[in-house]
Amino acid sequence: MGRPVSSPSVSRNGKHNNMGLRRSDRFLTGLDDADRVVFVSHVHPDPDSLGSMLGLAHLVETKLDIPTVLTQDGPISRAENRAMVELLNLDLQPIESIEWQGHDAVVMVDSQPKTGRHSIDDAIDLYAVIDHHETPGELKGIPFCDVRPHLGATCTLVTKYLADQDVEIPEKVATALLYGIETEVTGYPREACASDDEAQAYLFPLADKDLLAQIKNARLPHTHFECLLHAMQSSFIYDRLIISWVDDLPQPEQAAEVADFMIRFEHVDWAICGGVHKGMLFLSARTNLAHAGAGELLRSVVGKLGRAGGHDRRAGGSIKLASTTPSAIDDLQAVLRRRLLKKLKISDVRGQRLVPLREMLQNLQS
Ligand SMILES: [Mn+2]
Repeated sequence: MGRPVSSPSVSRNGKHNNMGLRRSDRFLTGLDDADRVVFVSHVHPDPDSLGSMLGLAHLVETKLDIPTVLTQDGPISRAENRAMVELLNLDLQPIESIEWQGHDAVVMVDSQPKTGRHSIDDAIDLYAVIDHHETPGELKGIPFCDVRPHLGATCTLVTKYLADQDVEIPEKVATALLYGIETEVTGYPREACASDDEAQAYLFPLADKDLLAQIKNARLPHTHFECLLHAMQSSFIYDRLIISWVDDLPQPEQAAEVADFMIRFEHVDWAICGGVHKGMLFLSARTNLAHAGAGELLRSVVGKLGRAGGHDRRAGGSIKLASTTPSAIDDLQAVLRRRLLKKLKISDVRGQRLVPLREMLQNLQS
């Protein structure tokens, strides 16, 4: 199911003996016999995955005149991401509502199969995987793979395909691609290369900058501020590490927002946030150290308790909670804290509160 009839002559990572053919040529050639191209990504799709799906759909429609479908796996809850979908009028089909057809070609972007990051049925064959994550997935048997971990964003790779193929990029697509790259590479710690910069320079004149500003400054719900307050009040500093726990994370993506916020604290090199949302503990890690292997570190900390992965300085993970009682969560937090301190070789340090209890009480009384 889901495999186009003709298999293109491509191999892992698009490397191949067919000299002269660019990866974008091979990607398109393999879609010749597809009746429809369905794009899938990871759960809680982010701007990089949304932009990549939109950009590739535009490429396929322009060059091959084949209909495309963009899917959504799980909710999109981060305010900026919701604003992106609304303001760009993205037409997303819930992944569970797709009626798969024999000649569908399924393209996964910004993620890799069997990494625990999607709810797409494992039985559905993929035609292609286009990604930039280091987290290894199961790529065996997939006709077309283009995985480039040195790129800051999957949207960079997609922009290159569009430029290679001389496809005109409409404003909406350019805006989505540019925002996808920006969200991945303009934060700090920055993980980007010259190709990301080139792609941004290429897209900038084509994108709607007013719309972009509106997306970036999306209005925030009350829960956003409550979550930040809770995170600050629960933060403990251990040497160069800060850990923040949020009991009731309003949305899974907010763990990353807290970590992004905390890593700016001048006394730390590592920020970890863990928060509970619908029976899951979501983790996010940031470091401002180069070659820190944050993805690997978080993966070994989480171990068999759940899944984790990511990049050199940014990582995320999740653990399905066996019990959501406060004491069970406390126990899990203690295990994770112990493993983290050990991995980061922080020993004999008593945690210091970011905000001393005395100050919290004084604030309440004033
Ligand atoms: Mn990405």
